[in-house]
Amino acid sequence: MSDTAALATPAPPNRAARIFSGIQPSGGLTLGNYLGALKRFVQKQDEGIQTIYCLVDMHAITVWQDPQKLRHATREAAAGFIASGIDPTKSILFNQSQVSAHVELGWIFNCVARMGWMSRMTQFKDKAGKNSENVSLGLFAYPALMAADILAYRATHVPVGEDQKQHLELCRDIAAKFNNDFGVDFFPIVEPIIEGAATRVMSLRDGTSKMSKSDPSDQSRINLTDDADMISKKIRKAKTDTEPLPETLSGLKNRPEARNLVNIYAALADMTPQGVIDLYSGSLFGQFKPALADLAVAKLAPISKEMQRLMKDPAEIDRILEKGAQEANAIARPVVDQVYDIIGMIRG
Ligand code: AQP
Repeated sequence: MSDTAALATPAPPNRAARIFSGIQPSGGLTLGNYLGALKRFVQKQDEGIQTIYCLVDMHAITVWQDPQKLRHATREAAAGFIASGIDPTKSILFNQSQVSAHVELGWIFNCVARMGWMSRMTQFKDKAGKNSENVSLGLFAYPALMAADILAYRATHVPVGEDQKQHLELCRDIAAKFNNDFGVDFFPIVEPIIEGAATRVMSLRDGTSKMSKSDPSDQSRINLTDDADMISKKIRKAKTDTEPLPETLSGLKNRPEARNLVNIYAALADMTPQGVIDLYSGSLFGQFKPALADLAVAKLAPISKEMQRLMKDPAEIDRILEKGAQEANAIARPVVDQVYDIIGMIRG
C-alpha cells in the first residue's frame, strides 16, 4: 500500500504523509486513550505510513505531577504503547522532554498564537473551571506546545480523539499564520484523523462526561492496567438505564450511558454501533453487560498482562525511549534550525 492510500485526505503533493500524535503520562492510560488514540496509532503504523508517537511529559506538568509518579507513568505509558502493538522498530516512540526542539518551537509559537485564540479553547476552560486565575500559565499555553509537537516533524496527519479537534484547528491556524507572517510555505496544514465508533469514550459513572485519567473516581474508567476481574466488575457496575436496547441508533438518543456502552462494544469488536444494535436489540443490560465484559476482557487483559511484563524491565523501556528520542531529534532538529533561520535568529 502506498503511504497515503489509507488516508481520507492525502498529504499535499510535495509532502509525504507523516503521522504524529501523543499522549500525556498524567496518570495511567484509559480505555478512552486506547480506543480514541492508541488503537488508531497501531493501525496507522501497520498501514506503512511513517508514524511518530510521543509521551508528552511536558504537557503532563501543566498540572502538578509528583516526580516519582511522573517517571512511573511515563514508563508505564511506553509499556502501554508497546503492549497495544506499537513496534519501536516501525514507529518512533519517545518522550517529549528528551527532544528539546518541542519546547524551542513551542516558545516561538507562543509568539505566533494570539491570546484571543487561546482563550477560546474549551479544554482550558473545562480544566481551569472557576480557578482560571490560579492555574499554570503552561495550561493556557498547552495548545501552542501541542502545535510545536506536531509541526517540529512537519507532520501531515494527526490521529486523536474528538476532544482534541479544537486544538488541531488551532495548530492549523498557527501554521498558516507562521507561513503568512514570514512569506513561506514551510509548515503543512495538518489533517486530524478522528475515526471509529469511540472517538469520545464517556465515563462509566456519567455518560455526559469524558472518560479521563484524572477523574477522581477509579470506577469511572477502565485502566489499561486493570486485570480481567477489575475490567469485568467495572463494566457490570457501569451506570445504565432500565430500558432494553432499541432497534435503531436513534433509540439511543437521550440515553448517554447506553450509547456509550454500545460505542465501546462496537469499537472493541471493530463493528459499527448499528451492527451492535442489530445483535442486541431487545436485550436488557443484564444480558448486554456480561457480553461487553467478556469482549473487553478478551481484548484488554492481554494488554494489561504484557504491560506488567514490560514494566519488570524499566531499563529496557528507557533504552527504547532513548533510541526513539535520537530518531525524533534527527527529524526535528533541522526543522527547528530552519525556523530559526526563517525568523532571523543568528546561529553559531
Ligand atoms: N475518553 C476519551 N475518548 C476518546 N479519546 C480520548 N482521548 C483521551 N480521552 C479520550 C484521546 O487520547 C489521546 C491522548 O490524550 P491525553 O491523555 O494526552 O489528554 P486528554 O485528552 O486530556 O486525556 P485525559 O485522559 O482526559 O487526560 P487528563 O485527565 O490528564 O486530562 C488524545 O488523542 C485524546 O483525544
